[in-house]
Amino acid sequence: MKLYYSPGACSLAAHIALRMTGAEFEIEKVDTQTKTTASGADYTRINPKGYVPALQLRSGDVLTEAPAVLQYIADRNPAAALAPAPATLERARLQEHLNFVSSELHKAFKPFFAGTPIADDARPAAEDVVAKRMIHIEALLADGRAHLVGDTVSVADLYLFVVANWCNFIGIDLGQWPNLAAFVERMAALTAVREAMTAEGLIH
Ligand SMILES: N[C@@H](CCC(=O)N[C@@H](CS)C(=O)NCC(=O)O)C(=O)O
Repeated sequence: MKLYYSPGACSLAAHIALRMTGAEFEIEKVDTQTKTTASGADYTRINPKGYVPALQLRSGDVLTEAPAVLQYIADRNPAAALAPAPATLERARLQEHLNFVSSELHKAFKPFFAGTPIADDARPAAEDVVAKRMIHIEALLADGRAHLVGDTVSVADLYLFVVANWCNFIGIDLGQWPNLAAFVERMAALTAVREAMTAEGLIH
């Protein structure tokens, strides 16, 4: 199994999940600007959509879209308990959170990763969009829960961690959402998170 990733991108969630399962996997870096992999392959032939993550299975099949990739990793490795059982309310909740992170939160960061630094006059409006989504997460975590779903880390936590942690790279103060800031800090301390971030060259 091979995960195509870009350092610190949303693919980091799948990378952490793979490490948490103990499964054998490889990673290959993708330059998402030139659409070339580290070994020189044309990435658009692997994932015609041109973005990461893409998970290439032993069969040769390629799975894309973060929520699908994350749930596949969780379901193929049930001992890691990264997702509630299918067809339960808890599983539907997990999907609810994965979809929220994907279609609402992740997308809110788009103006900050458009290739060129965001213009000063565009920044306040873009930050407002992020804040609107973060407030929802902050309210969820206000009931004292350590995880989005259940009592253990799920793939929704991993995806939320990766996206929320982008604030630390683009100068948005996570401290304005104290529950979320504490969540990010807890997740950042997990061994698999540190290992994946080190492997991607984000921390040393
Ligand atoms: N809908 C996709 C979005 C993936 C995505 O936005 N990936 C970003 C990194 S976080 C990327 O590769 N961007 C480069 C590009 O779009 O060319 C998913 O959920 O996997």
